[in-house]
This record gives sequence, structure tokens and C-alpha cells, in this order.
Amino acid sequence: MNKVEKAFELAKERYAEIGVDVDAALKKIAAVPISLHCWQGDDVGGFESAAGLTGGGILSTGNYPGKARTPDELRQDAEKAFSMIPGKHRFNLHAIYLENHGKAIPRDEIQPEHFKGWIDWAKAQKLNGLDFNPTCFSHEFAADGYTLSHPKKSIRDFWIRHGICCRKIGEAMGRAMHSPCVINHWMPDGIKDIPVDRLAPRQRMMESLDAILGVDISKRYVLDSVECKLFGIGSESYVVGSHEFYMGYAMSRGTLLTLDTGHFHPTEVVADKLSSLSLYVKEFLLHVSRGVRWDSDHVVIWNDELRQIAEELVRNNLLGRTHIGLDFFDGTINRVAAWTIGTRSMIKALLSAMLDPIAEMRKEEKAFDYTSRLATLEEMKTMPFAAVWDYYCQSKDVPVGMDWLKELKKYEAEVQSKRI
Ligand code: RNT
Ligand code: ZN
Repeated sequence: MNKVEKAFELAKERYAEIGVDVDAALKKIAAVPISLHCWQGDDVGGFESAAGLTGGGILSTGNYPGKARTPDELRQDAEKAFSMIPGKHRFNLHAIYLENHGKAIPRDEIQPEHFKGWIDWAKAQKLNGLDFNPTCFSHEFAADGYTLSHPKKSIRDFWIRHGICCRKIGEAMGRAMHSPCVINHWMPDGIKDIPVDRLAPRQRMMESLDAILGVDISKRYVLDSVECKLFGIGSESYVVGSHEFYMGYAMSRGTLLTLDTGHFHPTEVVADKLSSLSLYVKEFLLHVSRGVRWDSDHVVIWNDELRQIAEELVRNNLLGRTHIGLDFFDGTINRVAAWTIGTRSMIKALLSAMLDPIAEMRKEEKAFDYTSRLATLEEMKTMPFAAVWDYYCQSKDVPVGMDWLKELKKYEAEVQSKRI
């Protein structure tokens, strides 16, 4: 028995004493895929042209060296991250990550063939699946601050065609991967200063979305989701796709609802929304992010907010109805490390939530024994969780503890630092 196994055996006994089945939790966590977002790998640049990210209310900062410059480099980086993350996961692509082999393809003409390289790679890597996103920003037709809700029909139609192309690409991905492709529809549409007509753009957005989703594609291959936002850079006063707008849309159209943890008022937390929405919305897509003072998309860490989200998913049995995606982009640290830290934190939060004596705490709460409830919650924080987590990493053949950082540094020296 090595150190990790010894610590694990003791930890398992401690958990058993409070009625928690560690082996069952390990089995459960291994079945939860996390969707790694391609855009952390290159600061939302993509491969459409050399221009990179422009406008649209999202902003990546930092110029840490070694950024992936080509699809091959991005795949190589993602593979490195996957090799340091326990479990089987997914990869989430944006439309601008197409492979056009040097020939500019308008966004309303992109095809599954432009993502063949990604599909082949995902299959070879035995990923759990691929997810996808229309890219309605960094484009001349998004420059007015409107896309699907643009007052001009020709521009709306362009974005509608783009959305339909994306759903067909998603269909090809879903079919190839034998797992539905979750397509997230996020549009930056909004206004910087006080609007006088809040309704018309929303009406247009609704109609445009209906046109995109009206194209019949089997749910076996594609699951469509819609993502709200409170404000963005340049859309401080009004965002067409507000929470109410998309909550209503998802409920009336039967789509998934995306909840991005950076897209609400700072004291409003996604954790508290899940139970309510679960009564009315069929499935969720999470964009797990970390806003610092605003929707800043910092790398996800294992903080209280993340813990609470994981607890809600586990306790309310929502994992089967929730697709967990990540959405952050930090260019000030090694980007492969960013993926690794964020994803490992997400898995830690879920595993930790699975090790709570929830039945016991529910009983306490129901009996108004709030003293025991608080005491248990506090004691759980110092249970030997690390021993279970380390064992999980070891059992999945990925680095235990800080060992991944050593591997990362080696990769940085041997691969990323040579990208000049
Ligand atoms: C922006 C949204 C959106 C994007 C990605 C790149 O505020 O969160 O999900 O971050 O599509
Ligand atoms: Zn998001």
C-alpha cells in the first residue's frame, strides 16, 4: 500500500462512521463529465482570421507566453490538460475555431467538414463528447451591438443562418460522438445607455431564435441552450437576453437554460436558482466561471460559491439534468494550468458534495435542530477529503496533488515556450 492508499483507507473509515459510502461517491463522480471550453486555450481568439477577439462584451486580459496558435497546438494543450484531470470529459468549441485551411469562410457558410479535425481528434481521445457555440461576436455584423435582434433584417438573417449552420455542425458532432452536442446560444445584444424601446429588440430576438430552433434536428444529437446575462462591456444599460427573457424562452420552448455564474448581480448566486428552476426547466447548462467584482471570467477555484453549486446539484439529484461547462479565460497564467486548476476544482467540489451526510443533515433540519445542522456543516469542512481526492486522481492515473504542476512546468519548458 502506498501513502495515498493508506490515507484513503483511513479516510474511508472516518466517512463510514458518519454513514457516508466513499466507494459509491467515487463511482458517481467518475460518471460526471465536465465540458472544457476551448477558448481558455487561446484567449477567445479562434482560427477564423488573425484578428482575434473584438467586442461583444467579453474581454480577455494577459499575455502569458506560449498561447496555442493553431488547432493542432490547441489540441495538444487540451490533451495535456486532460492528462492531468481525473475522469472522462468533453470539449466545447466555438464556431470561430473552425479549420478553414487558409480560405476565409463566412460564418453563415460553415459546415461540419470545417470541424472534421476536431471530431476525429475527440474520437481518438475517446472524449465523452463535443459541445458547440455559435460565435455572435468578433464580427463586423456584431459591431452595432446587435446580432439576432438587429433592427436590420439582412443582419438578423445572417446570424440566423449562422445559428442554423452551427446546429448542423452540432448534429454531426453528436452523431459522431454518440452523445448529444450541447449548443449554447449566447448573443451579446444590448445597449450602452438608457434605451427607450426595451421590447422590440426582445421581440426580434425571440423570432430569430425561433427561426434557428425551428430547423428540425433530433435531440439525440443536439441539445440547444440559451444564456442570459445582466450586462456586458458596452451593454451596461440593457441586455436583450436578460434572465427573464431566457427563462421564459427555455420554459416555453423546452430548451435548456444556461446559467453562467458571472452573469447575475454580485450577491445573486446560481446555487440558489437551481432548485427553483428545476421545477420548471428540464435541463441546465452551467457556465461555471468566477467573477471578481464583475463578470471577469477568472479561473474557477474551489470557493464557497462553487461548493454551493455542487451541493445543490448533488443534493437535489440534478446531475442527470445538468451539463457542466466551464467558462473562464485568463491570459495572465499558463493556459493549460488554468484549464487544469478550474476543472480539478469543479470535480473536487462535486466529489466533496457527494461525501456529505446529507440524509442526516436533512433530518436535523426537518426537526428544527439547527444546532446540529450547523455543527455538522462545519465539521465536514475538516473531514479527510484530500485523501479521497488524491486516491481518486491516483486511481484514474492522473497526477496526485502538486505533481501535476511539475508536469505542467515540463510541458511549458518543452512545448509552450518554444512557440515564438
Ligand atoms: C459571455 C458568455 C459566453 C462566452 C463564451 C465565449 O459573457 O459568458 O458564454 O463567454 O461564449
Ligand atoms: Zn458563459
